[in-house]
Amino acid sequence: MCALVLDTPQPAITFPQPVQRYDAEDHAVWRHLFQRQARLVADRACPDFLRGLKLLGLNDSGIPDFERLSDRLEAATGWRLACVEGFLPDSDFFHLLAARRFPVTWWIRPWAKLDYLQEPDVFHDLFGHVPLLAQPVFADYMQAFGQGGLKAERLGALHRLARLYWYSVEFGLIQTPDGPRIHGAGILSSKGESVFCLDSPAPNRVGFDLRRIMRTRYRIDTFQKTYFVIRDFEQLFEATRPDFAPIYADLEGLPDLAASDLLPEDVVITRGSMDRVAGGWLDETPDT
Ligand code: HBI
Ligand code: FE
Repeated sequence: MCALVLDTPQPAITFPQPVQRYDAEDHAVWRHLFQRQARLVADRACPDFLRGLKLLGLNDSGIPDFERLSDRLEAATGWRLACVEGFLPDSDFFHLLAARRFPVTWWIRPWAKLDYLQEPDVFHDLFGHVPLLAQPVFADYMQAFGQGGLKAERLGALHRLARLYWYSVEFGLIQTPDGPRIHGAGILSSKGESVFCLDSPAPNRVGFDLRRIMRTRYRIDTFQKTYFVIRDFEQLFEATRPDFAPIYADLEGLPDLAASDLLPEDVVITRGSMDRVAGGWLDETPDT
């Protein structure tokens, strides 16, 4: 039993990967998604993601064994996978990240839900998130994020960190000599958004700014209206160094921003046309 021993007594939220529960269809879905996304992101993902994919030996042979994959990952940056049932309560999630354990859902989506699912499955978690955990600075950022999450809970500022996670870990872009490239897991595991985030004139692309992001609402059910672009992973890690409590206090007095807003002080890399049709933002349900 790989139940994680946390610093406070917790129900076992992690368990051994139930490999016996995978059938031929599950492995076929993995093969299809891996072949499609590996080809699609070959010239769109950031170099560190592609290096991680190779270093960890992720391939299209079928759903990987979490323990063997963890051995390779641990050798690189000390992270291991934690097999979980799905989306975790924030507190469990942050505890795992603070212990350099990344929660990976064990099941995979069915053929019928190939392109949109409500919560992360093993393809989103393993293909989207895990390769960059082999990048030392990003690996440190993710642990710092977990430690920050535990503090944010106590300060009632979880929604601020959720926005930081959303606009970096899930939907972040990073500058490269060839222009912006993808580092966000939510994009890398998505067929449509892997193209849209770099090619479409509809969304804004804005330089990363921690305080600005913590004010910016987001939508969980459409492509992003604004992508934030980091210079490098050091910038992301440095952003987590200061004590966030004074930042949260400053932000209390400022209004939230809509996902499509631009501020005069924004470093605008591309100003989006906000073409609702091109962006697929047809319904105007409110951002969160
Ligand atoms: N649980 N398994 C899992 N995976 C996530 O990415 C995740 C989660 N629980 C909470 C959560 N993400 C979000 O609250 C982040 O914004 C922190
Ligand atoms: Fe995710």
